[in-house]
Amino acid sequence: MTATDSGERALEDRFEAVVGADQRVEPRDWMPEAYRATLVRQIAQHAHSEIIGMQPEGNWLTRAPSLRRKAILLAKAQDEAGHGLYLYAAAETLGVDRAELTEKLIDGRQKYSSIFNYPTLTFADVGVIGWLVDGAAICNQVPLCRCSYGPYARAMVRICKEESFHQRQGYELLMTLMRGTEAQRAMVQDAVDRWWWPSLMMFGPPDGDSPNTERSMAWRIKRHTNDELRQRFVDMTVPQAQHLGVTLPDPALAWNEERGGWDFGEPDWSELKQVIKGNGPCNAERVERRRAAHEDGAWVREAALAHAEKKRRSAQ
Ligand code: BYC
Repeated sequence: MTATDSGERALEDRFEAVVGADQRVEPRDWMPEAYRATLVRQIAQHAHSEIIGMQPEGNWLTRAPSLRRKAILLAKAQDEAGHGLYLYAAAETLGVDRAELTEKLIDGRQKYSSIFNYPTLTFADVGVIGWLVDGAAICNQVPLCRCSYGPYARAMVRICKEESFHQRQGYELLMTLMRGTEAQRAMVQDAVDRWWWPSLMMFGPPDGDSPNTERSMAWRIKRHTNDELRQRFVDMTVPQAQHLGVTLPDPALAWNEERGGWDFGEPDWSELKQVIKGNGPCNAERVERRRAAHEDGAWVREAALAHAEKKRRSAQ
């Protein structure tokens, strides 16, 4: 064994010990290259999802039915921009550049969550996104507050608090619609029918078809498998649906006394694959709009750089 080999082995041992003891790995710590690459992949996808996720709801900003609903929706969309920023900042601690990540998103080289490739057809969709999509996000993200990588875990704490507000505003919106007219109740049911299965797909492919889970769990990036979190979401959501008075569009949904959980049907995994590949109903539109916003914002980035340069010169 060479000196370099034993030095490398000591670093690896220390890394494994930190992860094994549930302590945090910090940006300046040594880490295996594959750990770093996995984090960049997941955090970048997560950041992109927050930013692209502003579009489906943003579609309703100018048509919100009251000032109160508009103020809530605006605050939620702004929170999502903030989440994107925390997450891009967390990714940058791993040595990647935000501008480069944005280029990869608009070139289709990096992914974002499948859920944001579905259209928002009515204002009830705003409520259902809050209830189901943010509800699923909370289930998935609360365990990430204990992720082994410090900057990601810390960013998740604040994100989860804000997601809870998002979930509550969605549920409150739906409760209001359900107390309204027959047509409003039908609008809620229609939105639930369209968003239920895509929400279950947010947790990723089934465990048997999830190439990254095992490694990510061993590194304590992920704390639960995709199927475990999906089950947790279903168990949490079914009583909320009952309270709301809507039907979840799954004939296989049944309480399993023995397990103490809800049995549910199989999502259409071929649909998830297609949406991830770029063939969902709104993929092209979402990426195109992101590209246009990036190009429209070029002058802001140039002005900020020119201003920083001017300040640097005057400080010399
Ligand atoms: N959509 O081995 P797997 C939000 C990809 S933001 C697209 O299980 P992993 C919100 C996966 O990336 C919600 N792609 O992967 C915002 C992998 O591909 P690559 C975003 C998906 O990483 C605004 C391949 O399929 N949340 O909530 O172990 C408004 C195999 O999957 C999806 C996060 O990003 C999908 N649904 O597990 C409202 C949370 N599922 O990269 C709300 C952080 C899988 O190997 N991310 N893929 O080419 C995670 O927790 C994990 O990355 C996942 C996937 C559970 C999503």
